[in-house]
Amino acid sequence: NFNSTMSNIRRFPDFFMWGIGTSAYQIEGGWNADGKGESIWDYMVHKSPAKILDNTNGDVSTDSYHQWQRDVQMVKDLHVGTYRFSIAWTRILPNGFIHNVSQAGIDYYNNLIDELLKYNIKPMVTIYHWDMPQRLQELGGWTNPEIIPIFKEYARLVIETFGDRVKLWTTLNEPWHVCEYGYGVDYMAPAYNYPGIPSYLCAHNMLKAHAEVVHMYRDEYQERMGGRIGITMDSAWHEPKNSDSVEDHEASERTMQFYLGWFAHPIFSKFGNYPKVMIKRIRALSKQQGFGSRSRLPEFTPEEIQRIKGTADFFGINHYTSYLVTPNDANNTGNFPIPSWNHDMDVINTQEGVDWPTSGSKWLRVYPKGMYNLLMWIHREYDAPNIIVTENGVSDRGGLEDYARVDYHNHYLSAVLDAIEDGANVMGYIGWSLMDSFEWKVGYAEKFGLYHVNFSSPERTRTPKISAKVFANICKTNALDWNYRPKLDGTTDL
Ligand code: GBH
Repeated sequence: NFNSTMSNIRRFPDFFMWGIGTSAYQIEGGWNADGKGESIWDYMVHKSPAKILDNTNGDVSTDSYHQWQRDVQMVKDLHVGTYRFSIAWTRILPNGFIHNVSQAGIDYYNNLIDELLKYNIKPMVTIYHWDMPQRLQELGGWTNPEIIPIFKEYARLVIETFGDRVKLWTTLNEPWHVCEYGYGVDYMAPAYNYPGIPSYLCAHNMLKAHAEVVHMYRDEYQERMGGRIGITMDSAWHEPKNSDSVEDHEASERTMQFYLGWFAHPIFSKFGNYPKVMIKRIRALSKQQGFGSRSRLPEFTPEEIQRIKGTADFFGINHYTSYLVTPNDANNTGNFPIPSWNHDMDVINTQEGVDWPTSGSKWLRVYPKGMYNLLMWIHREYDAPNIIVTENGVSDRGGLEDYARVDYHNHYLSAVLDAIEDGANVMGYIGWSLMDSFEWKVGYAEKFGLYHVNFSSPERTRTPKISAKVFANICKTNALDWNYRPKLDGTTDL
């Protein structure tokens, strides 16, 4: 029991790891600086600016390409031990391929990593956070199996270059978003809109590419470098809409399997492969839809199942919100395109009628119990893996007095502690995000930062919000303190 006797203070285990996160496209800017190549996000925002809510883009963003020393100061002031950031593939390999390496890109990350280590902050590197090189996208991106060796070569280069100092790696950030929101529906880049087939191909290749990189690290580097490598999934908690309804419980479980199990089951389950419920449903529906005996969900060979299973030293999970789930009305097939991932899963996910607090994002309602339920689900489903919460945070529409964010982190962290007390092996928590940044489709309207960024100043001046002070206190004391609610005092140090 990690609880202190003082009721307003709750302690975390001694080993607990604290961090704060960002991703390359969201903060770096310098989109074509010093020979950087074009990613699918560069391409999309320039070709179709209207795809972003406020017609903005990440060309400059918080300018971390130039402001990285200030970023490290901020990370240090938060008292976190870990900074999670991603490497922009096209900054290192401008067209994605290994034949053309950019020294300027390598220098940038070397400087950042060395600066972090100066202050004893451990870098945690995401190898891929959504910014596929545009040239590779033109070859099909994640839907083309050629991406597997190509991704492996890029990963080898970053591991060889930075692995002497980087001891925590994740291969991929949120493959669900990459595949379903990139290929299934027109949402994230490359904004294809082809439901029901390419997202399954994407997932298949991402899982194989991930596994190849982990095997490479384990076979060739891990012993010497001594780091750990995993993957970051994302999942909402999908709660049965009516807790008394057997159908709603089934729908909730099916949603967890289609959403999180799609990627987690092949890696973390005892027998590997996709979840049974996906294999069965998609095969049956494919047949009905005239695909013959060939399921739209690709099949792994037995060798591939073994090769993918167990390829993670920890389970990274990004979590923000929850939904209520009920089966789709069978008479109402018009809800979803046929075929589609949504139709294959066939549930209604909703936040209608909940009394959960709202945030700066339509999709994000505050339900801390969902964090607890999700962690316990992962704990039970995958036989007690080591879990790192790699992202958790909340948006608002601006302002330094962000007490709603303070409440969010306190409540969600309290739920993390509840899960730890009930046996979940949660090793660490990485807040999202260090600072306000380019929030993908909604541009700069929704703010997730602990630091405010003045986007009209040339230096992109950063100022700590109240939540930065509170988060720093949590990390420093390794405890939650419900009574700690500082005020703005006009100084910029925490
Ligand atoms: C994370 O993904 C990302 O890893 C991170 O880069 C991002 O900044 C952070 O979340 C905050 O969004 O408009 O209803 O179709 C979480 C993915 C992306 C989930 C946007 C909800 C919008 C859903 N979120 N998505 S909707």
